[in-house]
Amino acid sequence: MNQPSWSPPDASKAGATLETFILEGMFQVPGATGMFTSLLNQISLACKLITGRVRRAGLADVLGWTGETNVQGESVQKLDIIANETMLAVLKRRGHCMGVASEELDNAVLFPQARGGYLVVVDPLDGSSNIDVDVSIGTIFGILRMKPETPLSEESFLVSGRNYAAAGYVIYGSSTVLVLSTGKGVHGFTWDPGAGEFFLSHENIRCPTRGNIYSVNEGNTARWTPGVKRWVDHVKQENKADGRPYSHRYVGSLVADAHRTLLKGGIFAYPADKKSPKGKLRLLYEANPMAFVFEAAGGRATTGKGSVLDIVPTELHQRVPLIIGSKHDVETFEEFAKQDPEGA
Ligand code: FDP
Repeated sequence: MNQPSWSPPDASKAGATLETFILEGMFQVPGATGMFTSLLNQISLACKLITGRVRRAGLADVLGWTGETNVQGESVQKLDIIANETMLAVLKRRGHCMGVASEELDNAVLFPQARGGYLVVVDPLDGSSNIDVDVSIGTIFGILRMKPETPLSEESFLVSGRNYAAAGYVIYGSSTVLVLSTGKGVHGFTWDPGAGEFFLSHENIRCPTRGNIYSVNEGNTARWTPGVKRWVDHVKQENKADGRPYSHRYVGSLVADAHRTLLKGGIFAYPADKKSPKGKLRLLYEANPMAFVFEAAGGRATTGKGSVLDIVPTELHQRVPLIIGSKHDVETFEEFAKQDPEGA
């Protein structure tokens, strides 16, 4: 008999949904209560709902500015509000989340009746300036373990990134991909709109040790410290042996710039500058989740002066400089940043 010339596609991953993956993780933890698992599933549900709204935004009349500005003084887009309300409603529903700190809310929302001992930090829709022009945007999240026996309050959120139990992001790009780490490894799941599920597509992501792309808003050059200016000059200099000059890519949505950097290597930097002396990005729900993911993938995350994950926040919407990427490339940045005098 002739051998068939066609073989069916590999079906071994057909059952590898995000939900199954999370459940399998739970079965490995003796005595797990299922609450952490439930919380992760609720976050993925909210992101499924948000991706639906993002994909239909131009038809559903939800593009554009609401007319409001948020606690950070930034224009609030209609989709920012929709994403925030979706996330809050979904997290409140199952009662396993004790509170949420969101980019869109001045104060944290607390759910004292909930059980579980976990808090969520979230930027429901990152990259607001790109919403109306169909450029990739995202959701960034982190799950914090509350210290046992401590009262629930806004203070409960003020712990370093080392206390996060999980973190990740969803990119609403050419496809929708959820990237998740619970500390051991980083995995990516692609949304299948037909099945209505996230399926494992990027198993055990490792950030390359070095890359050849730098990502920074060069419009800020005049505001940078001498060290940052010298670093950008360095990556642009011709040096074949060292793989320079690097290419430049800057989307202006943290999720998109970070996702590319995680997969292809290189560096993303939003350093402190004269306009934003403390940095622009928010520690709790932007910098920490990204730092958590990059460190779990073998990359590096720094403020230029120290590890992002070691900072103990003093306020909910605290800003920090954020430099993430391939270990080698971030270390090179740190060498240049070290040359800046204290306070520069
Ligand atoms: P946006 O202001 O559009 O929401 O979170 C803030 C953020 O975007 C990040 O997603 C992005 O990396 C950065 O700001 C872009 O800032 P610049 O426009 O100053 O480059």
